[in-house]
Amino acid sequence: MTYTRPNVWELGGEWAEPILWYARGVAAMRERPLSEPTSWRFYAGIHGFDRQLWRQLGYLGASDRLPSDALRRRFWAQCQHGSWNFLPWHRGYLLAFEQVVRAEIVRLGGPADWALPYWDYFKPGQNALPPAFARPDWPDGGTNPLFVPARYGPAGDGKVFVPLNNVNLRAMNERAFTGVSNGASPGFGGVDTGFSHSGRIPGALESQPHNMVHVLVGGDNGVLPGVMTVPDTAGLDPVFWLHHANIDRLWESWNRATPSHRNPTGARWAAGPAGRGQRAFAMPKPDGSTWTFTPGEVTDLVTLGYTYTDLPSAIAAAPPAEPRERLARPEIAARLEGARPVPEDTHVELVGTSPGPVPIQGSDIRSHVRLDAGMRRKVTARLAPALRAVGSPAAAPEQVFLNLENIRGQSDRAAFDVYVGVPDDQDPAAFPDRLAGSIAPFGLRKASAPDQEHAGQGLTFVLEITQIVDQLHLDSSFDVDTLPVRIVPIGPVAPEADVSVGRISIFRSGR
Ligand SMILES: [Cu+2]
Repeated sequence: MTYTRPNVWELGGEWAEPILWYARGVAAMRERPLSEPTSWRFYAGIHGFDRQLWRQLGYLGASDRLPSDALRRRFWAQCQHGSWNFLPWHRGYLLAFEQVVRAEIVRLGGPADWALPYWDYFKPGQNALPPAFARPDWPDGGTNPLFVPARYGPAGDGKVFVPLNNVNLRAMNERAFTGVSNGASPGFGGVDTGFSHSGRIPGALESQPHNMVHVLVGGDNGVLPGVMTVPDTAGLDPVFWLHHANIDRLWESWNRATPSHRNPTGARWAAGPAGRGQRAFAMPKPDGSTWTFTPGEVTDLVTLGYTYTDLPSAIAAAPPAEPRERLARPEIAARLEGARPVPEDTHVELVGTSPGPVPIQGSDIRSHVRLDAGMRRKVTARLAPALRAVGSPAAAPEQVFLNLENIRGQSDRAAFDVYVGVPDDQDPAAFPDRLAGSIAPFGLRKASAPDQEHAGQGLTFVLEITQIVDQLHLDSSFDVDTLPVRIVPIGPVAPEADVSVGRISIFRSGR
């Protein structure tokens, strides 16, 4: 049997059968005690667990018994972030969860072919929270199991939607699954890591739209973060699973766009952390047994027996307006088609850095990157007519990346727009073509804690700015000693949250 995951906005009504059955399945899981592996809260604990936040948000009471140490060691705090394990781990997590919900649905007399709906917030008219999640009541009476009060939305006022100007599908243009952690692209799927519960550098799809949707849907109320805002609570929100079904769908769509969009095939990725002697990916099954899986075992939807109602092979970011000069270059045209694998001879060089850490205080942060003169000439030289002809298949495409390194802070709600090349006395909103990207450091508080996996190094985000730099060069604004970088918080960042960027840097990659 093939299970088909449907679009939640196109089920044929607010409480159409598939969503009504989802709510019933969730309600049944919620009735089970926390200590049982197929309970609602146990499954959320597989993603992450924070005793204090769970208490504060009302998910852990005085009478609750935590699962045994053995169960927690095997299953809890497993989610993979900042890693090439992000996509395969979450795929397995979804499959296992869907099986548990389906078992409950079947037990209650529901359809045996039920599958998890997905939320495609990019589709016109579908960026609002689906209505079945938004109201406290439901057809079966009592409290709607899909409703979560601690879901505050982008403005913190309880109006929950995904603001389309803060999300994008640029990740779909990434050429390679695996990225690098030396300043150039972290890839579509992320960088090579072992078991990575709170990673450092998210891959392109993880960063955007994944992180952004978490933080904007969850938001905060000024005191506490929303359930979706923090990795250690996100799995407690029933809409988490529909968001991740969409991310999973985007992964498959990227795979189908061109034959060169391959998942890694080597054993280093396929065997996962377990292949390196680390913790295995393990999920509780409805019958009480354990399903252990590796990334290599979840690369193919057909083998896994499911699909999506809408699975276009070419979901693509609308290519941003480019200077004509770039479009004329064959390697750029190829890049837009996403057809070129990353050449092996690519190397990465530092072009410039900020003079020091950049504190995120206020509503508009002005910073700058000091450019090394020699490197700056190297970056701009590639636009010279003589080099334009070099676009032979062997030539590595030159790219320029802005890095926001080691972001740290005590807020999980932080999100920013980042602009490059906007003069300090100008309003960045007047320069939409200089928006390098929007970032949301999902899991920031934990990544900043000195006793965690990466000793509090925080999170690093990489934004490609090749096109902006080209445009600046054509406008003669790149031939300067320093390049302005503007950080505009999306929603206020409290000063006591002490959010800062450790260093802003620019790297080039090419031959
Ligand atoms: Cu997530």
